[in-house]
Amino acid sequence: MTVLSSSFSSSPPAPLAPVPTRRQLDWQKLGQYAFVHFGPNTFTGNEWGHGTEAESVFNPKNLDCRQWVRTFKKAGLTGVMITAKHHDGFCLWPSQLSKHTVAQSPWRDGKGDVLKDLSEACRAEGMKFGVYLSPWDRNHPSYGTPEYNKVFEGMLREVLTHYGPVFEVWFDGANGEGPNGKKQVYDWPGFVSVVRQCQPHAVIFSDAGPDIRWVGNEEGHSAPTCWSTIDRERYHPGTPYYTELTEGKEGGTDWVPAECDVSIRPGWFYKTSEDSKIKTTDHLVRLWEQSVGHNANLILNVPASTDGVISQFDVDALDRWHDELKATYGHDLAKGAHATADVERGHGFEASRVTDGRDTTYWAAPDHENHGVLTLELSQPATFDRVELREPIELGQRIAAFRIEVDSGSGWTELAKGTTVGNRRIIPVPATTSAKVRVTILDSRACPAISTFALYKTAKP
Ligand code: FUL
Repeated sequence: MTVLSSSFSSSPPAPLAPVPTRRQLDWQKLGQYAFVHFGPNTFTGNEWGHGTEAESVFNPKNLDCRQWVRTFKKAGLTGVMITAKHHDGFCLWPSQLSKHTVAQSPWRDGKGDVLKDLSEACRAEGMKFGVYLSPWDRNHPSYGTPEYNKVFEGMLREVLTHYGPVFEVWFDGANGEGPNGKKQVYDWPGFVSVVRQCQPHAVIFSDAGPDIRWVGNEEGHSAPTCWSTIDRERYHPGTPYYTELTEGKEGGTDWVPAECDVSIRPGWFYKTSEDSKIKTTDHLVRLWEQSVGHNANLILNVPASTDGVISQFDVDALDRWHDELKATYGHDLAKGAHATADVERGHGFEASRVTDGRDTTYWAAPDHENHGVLTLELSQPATFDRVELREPIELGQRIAAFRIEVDSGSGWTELAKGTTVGNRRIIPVPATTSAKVRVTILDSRACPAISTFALYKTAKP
């Protein structure tokens, strides 16, 4: 009777709490998406508008959201987040709750609606649509009073009910003074509950989540050690402890993964003077490796111009970036390679799962193990300088330390050592030619599981 057991699947490892919710899992798969800062600042050259700008400054005569969305899609971005309302309070949609909106501007005779154009373009191109709303409002007369919280909730309802599915709601942590010199005490639980009611599948971003956390810098990278867990209770939007958000906390009480925000230009809003200051392809590739490849998502700001389009300078930069990422990461040298492990959980979780090119399958160690060695044998030697590991994060984040080694004929040589893996970990290693590579899990918070072990060669070292 004992032989029978081998023909059945073994049971999967028990998840290690906290684990991601469905909406967090779906969000994590998006990888990289666009941010578009757009509004009166585009026309005045400000980064932070004062809230006193005349509505007449906003007039993007050739607004073409379809061009934005096509540009982003072609560059491998999966969605677009728009500054529906920045700190200056100007609403890119005709809000009934403000007199500082597109409806008071000369653009399309006050009949335009940027959110409508953009959400329709996203739907047509199969891209996600997200909204940034700054609670800080330097224009609204009720700012600084309890009434403003109701106004802001009403604005949220407007943007979350009129434009179809929203994948993410971005709450800026900045909290300055309003037109009457007063600061606002924000009703965060109220804001969150409106989002949950109107868009239950949307993730909510802020310094402190609840779903997605700021990574603690605006340079677009996380860190080689990056836990998707934090003690959420310790933080609030505008937290003084924001530098802790970069690495997160091993064993933190809540699953709140990091998102890395950065602009392709020095500023967030478009300025012709910055057309020559767009980040280089190398810089953008590095940022992608250090965000998506460091267990986070990347939100890359590409501002729309005064004309209402993405400038050719940015279009070209995005194309070059995408070409280079494709040239490297479009070709996994380990795909289909023979994989073995020193410890096996059993049927359904064999080592071969790490090179089958699928994210849904994984190798796992037996319950009592917190170590494991996975060895790849390629059919012929290959030259690589990037190693990628992935964990099946629906089981929680488990791996805490690992080592990569190569056998070039005379025994194993260490190429790199690391800590966390998470959703996706890309590890730069010296360019190496070999047919045998292995990863040793040195420490794991529960029996380790790996869904992908991949090798790449950068197009440009
Ligand atoms: C910050 C804002 O103050 C910047 O203007 C920008 O919108 C950035 C994404 O977030 O907190």
